Order: sequence, then structure tokens, then C-alpha cells
Amino acid sequence: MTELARLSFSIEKPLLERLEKLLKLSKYANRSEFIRDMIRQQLVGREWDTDQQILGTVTLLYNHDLHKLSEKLTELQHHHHQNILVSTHVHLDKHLCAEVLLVKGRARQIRQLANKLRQQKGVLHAALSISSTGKSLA
Ligand code: NI
Repeated sequence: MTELARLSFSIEKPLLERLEKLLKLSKYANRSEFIRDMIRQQLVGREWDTDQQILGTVTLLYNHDLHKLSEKLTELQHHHHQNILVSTHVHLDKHLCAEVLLVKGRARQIRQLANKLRQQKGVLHAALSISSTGKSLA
């Protein structure tokens, strides 16, 4: 296990009160883990901002009745096959489909892929969730 370091820092009282409120709302067991997670969140954001190799998911919601939409989405995914690790398709009802893609690659490529999917006519929602390959978090 990595050796722990203890630190102290100064913070304005109103900001500390907000931190305590966030802690209470998020139900973290302790302040240290909350702050560790905030740091990790910043590190992941930095990976995305600097176009590193990242991991993420794209969630799509669309109506498959729309002419050629399914084919277009499949074609786009084939074009970006190197960035898509796995995909899952769920038929939500008679018309609506949901797809989740686990994606990996340069942050810019992944954003482009998510944008292209989002911009297809008939896609009702496309959400990109950002995560990490974990290299900067170890
Ligand atoms: Ni479907």
C-alpha cells in the first residue's frame, strides 16, 4: 500500500462550510476520501483536456423507425471500430432503442465520435461520460 502523507491547509470559513455541506450530501465516510476523489476528478479532467488516452462511455437514445438511422449509426461505429471496445443495444419499447458504447482512445477522437453520433437526425439523446484508463490515478 502507498504510504500516506498528512497535510494541513488553509481555507476560508464559508468555503469550508460548503465543503462540509457537500460531504454531508454525498455521504462520504470521511473528508479524506472526499478530497482524494476530488483530486482524481481533476486528474481525469486533465487527461481529457490534454488529449490523452482515455476511457469513456457514450449512451445513445434513438427511434429506430427513422429511415436509415440504425444503418447510419452502425456505419459510424464501424468507421470508428478502433475506439469502440464493446457496445450494447437494448430495445426499450416498440420504437425506442438505447445503446451504450464503451470507448477508448484519444480524448479528441472520442469527443468527435460522440458528436457525430449525437448529430444524426433521430438521435434523441447522446451522453458522453468521461473516465480514465487509470494510468494517472495509480
Ligand atoms: Ni432496438
